[in-house]
Amino acid sequence: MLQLPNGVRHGPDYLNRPRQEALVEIIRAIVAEAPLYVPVMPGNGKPMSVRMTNCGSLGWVTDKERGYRYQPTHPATGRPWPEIPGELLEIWNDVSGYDKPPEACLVNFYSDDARMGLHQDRDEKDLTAPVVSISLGNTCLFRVGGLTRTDKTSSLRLSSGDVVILGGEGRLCFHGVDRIYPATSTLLKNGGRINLTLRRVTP
Ligand SMILES: O=C(O)CCC(=O)C(=O)O
Ligand SMILES: [Mn+2]
Repeated sequence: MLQLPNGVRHGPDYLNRPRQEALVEIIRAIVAEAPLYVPVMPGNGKPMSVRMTNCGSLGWVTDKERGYRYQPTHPATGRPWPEIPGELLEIWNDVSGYDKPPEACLVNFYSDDARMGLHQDRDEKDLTAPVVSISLGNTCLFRVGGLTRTDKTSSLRLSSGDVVILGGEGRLCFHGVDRIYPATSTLLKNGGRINLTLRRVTP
């Protein structure tokens, strides 16, 4: 049996198909208001392979000059991010065990050849709140390690409707997405994977 680091939880099939379909429609509406953009690495300006947008009072963004940060507006449109929909707040309330609502929901869109390197989520001022992450669409190979980059890692497949929680001792565990498995879900007509990451930013 796969042993996950303390504080890291995996809920397979947390969302049934109708709830997944409803979320895809909701995300489509969010993307219509706050278009996906290509984030770039701080310093070298290298584009990431994942496209992103956000909803919430704060959104996670990155660019060459100012690096990783949260801000209340979309970097391309300058408009405030759309609100976090009730369906996502409900999931947070059910699984986070945290009394304050999330302020940011990062929407990551992975084409079938996209990936995300091993990293920690540490741009939040409140590190006592967990990170709640939802997978939709094609299955991915998710890797999770310890509190330092060189710690041993475990790999698990995340399927459509799965939820992952990084909380407690596991809040700062290194993690990343090594690959997407094409044609493993029928949820998204054009393939790929959507990840929704809910976070509390301020104490
Ligand atoms: O796509 C995922 O499952 C993880 C996304 C992630 O780690 C992040 O956006 O910080
Ligand atoms: Mn992350």
